Amino acid sequence: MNANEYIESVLATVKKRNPGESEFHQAVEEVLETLKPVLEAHPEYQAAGLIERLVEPERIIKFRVPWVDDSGKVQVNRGYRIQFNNAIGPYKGGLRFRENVTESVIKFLGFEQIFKNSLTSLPIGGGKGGSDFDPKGKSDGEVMRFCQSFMTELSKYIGPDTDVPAGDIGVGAREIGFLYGQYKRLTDTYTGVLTGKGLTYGGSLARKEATGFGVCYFTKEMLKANGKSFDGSTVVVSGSGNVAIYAAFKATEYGAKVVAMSDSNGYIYDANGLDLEAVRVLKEEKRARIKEYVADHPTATYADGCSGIWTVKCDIALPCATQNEIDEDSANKLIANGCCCVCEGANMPSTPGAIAAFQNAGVFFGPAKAANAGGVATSALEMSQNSMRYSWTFEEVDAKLHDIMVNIFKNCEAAAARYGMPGNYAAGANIAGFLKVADAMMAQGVV
Ligand code: NDP
Ligand code: 2IT
Repeated sequence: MNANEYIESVLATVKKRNPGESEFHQAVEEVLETLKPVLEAHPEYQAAGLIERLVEPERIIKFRVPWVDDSGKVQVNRGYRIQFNNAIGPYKGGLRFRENVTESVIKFLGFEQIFKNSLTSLPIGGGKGGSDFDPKGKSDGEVMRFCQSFMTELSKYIGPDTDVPAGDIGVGAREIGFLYGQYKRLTDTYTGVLTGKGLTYGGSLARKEATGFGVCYFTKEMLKANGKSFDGSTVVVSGSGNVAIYAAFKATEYGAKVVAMSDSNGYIYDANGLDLEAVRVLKEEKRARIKEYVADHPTATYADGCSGIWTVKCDIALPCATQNEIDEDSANKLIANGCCCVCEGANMPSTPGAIAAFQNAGVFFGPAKAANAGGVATSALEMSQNSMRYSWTFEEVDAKLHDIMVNIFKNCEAAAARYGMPGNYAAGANIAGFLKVADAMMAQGVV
């Protein structure tokens, strides 16, 4: 089989074996399509069944999560942990708590995590987990009881050298605290089994800021390589959660003006630039809706519906909310409005049609696996600090994060050029991430 036929046959098997899992199919297809030149240059991968193994999770854990709500009613959610690939280190990746979590969503996230984690240059494998539970609108007591029930089962499968979960959508400092407390109580160990922990119990300085800052460190390099910069630019950031908030702060520090942000209900806009500290307090501390921002910011406006944010004129777009939030139509609106750079803070926020539109229009496109790797990279730095029973200063962690993101950009740029796709950072990220994992899998035999 030539490389093309090999990829098509693996893709057909993935679709047949994982019926209806559209997000997972999308993520696999996006990676495999870019690996063709690599598979042509390395026929030994096909001979070793490497791609067939790569697309099959090593382990899928699926469990019942029963808990009691504040009214005394029993609720049942479904929990997942998918341990996708540990060729280069213990499984590592976040937990997502959101109603729309399915096995397909966790599989796509776990699959992408393999390549992202490889790109960080740190020794971490790929995994992801979560539940169809949404903390939004629940009391702290309900969230705690849910987290305790979730961890009671999850604790059997994780460990500081086995699998180290962290946060993702719906899982922030509060949830990590409850999960850690229950793990400690069940196992009577005090280890770095989770990352994103609070600073008083083993967390790393700069982990909270890391994903958003990292997105901007990557974007800055990508802009620089193309003769541009953040300075004086207009930026739109979707979402208003952990990633969005710190991406917006860093873009502003770099001289940009952030004019729009959103949540799953709608978006706010202010041509003068948003008051980011007010957004942070509203979302991070008060857990309020973004529309409340306009009450004490008279020059700002609010519009219902989150996709409308892509109609806002900007130079740089940083999608930091969720998967498939930019479709081809939204991409074309961004392009028509003169947007020259899109860098993904969220995982898989651009549909395949949107990515093609950006690339055809010559928009600089920073793919999620590379651009948002700063979060998991800093999680790996948290693991290092936990192992050493030591902690670095904010400046030390931030400097390491910065170096990691600059290197990721350079590696993506070099891999894309080496395989004949200069400027295609999405292909570069997939190839550079893949090569390290492939080499490790080849060395370790058929496992
Ligand atoms: P948060 O839960 O902190 O914030 C999520 C934000 O996205 C909220 O503003 C939320 O709005 C919005 N959102 C969620 N779902 C949707 C939806 N279906 N449509 C529109 N908006 C939505 O999560 P994070 O900031 O941590 O994660 C954001 C993205 O970044 C995700 O794709 C995640 O996988 C990715 N990521 C996160 C990392 C991390 O370290 N946290 C690391 C790398 C990637 P609302 O308030 O209405 O729920
Ligand atoms: O998508 C991601 O990389 C994350 N949610 C962070 C994972 C981690 O282990 O810090």
